[in-house]
Amino acid sequence: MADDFVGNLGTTAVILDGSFVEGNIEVAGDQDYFKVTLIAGTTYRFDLEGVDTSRGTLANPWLDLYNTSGISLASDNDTGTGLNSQITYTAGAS
Ligand SMILES: [Ca+2]
Ligand SMILES: [Ca+2]
Repeated sequence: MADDFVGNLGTTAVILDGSFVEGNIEVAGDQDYFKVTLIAGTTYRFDLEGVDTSRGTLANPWLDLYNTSGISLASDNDTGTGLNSQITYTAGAS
């Protein structure tokens, strides 16, 4: 099965504020990247949900947040419900 979203900063997939996107992990180690536009000073919450909230089949999600240079801003394993990932982040720049 072809990968639905590329696993690098060149992704063209976008998540809009307040919306969600579904992706598939086609092979072990697959990563799916999405772009988001943030406004400086605004706090955002990112949830990556799987079986523990009946929002997919992923047993143990992992979520990373990067800036446009690929530098990690935040990373999370299990802050969400069960083994789901959740990052709360206040944008330092737009
Ligand atoms: Ca994928
Ligand atoms: Ca997890």
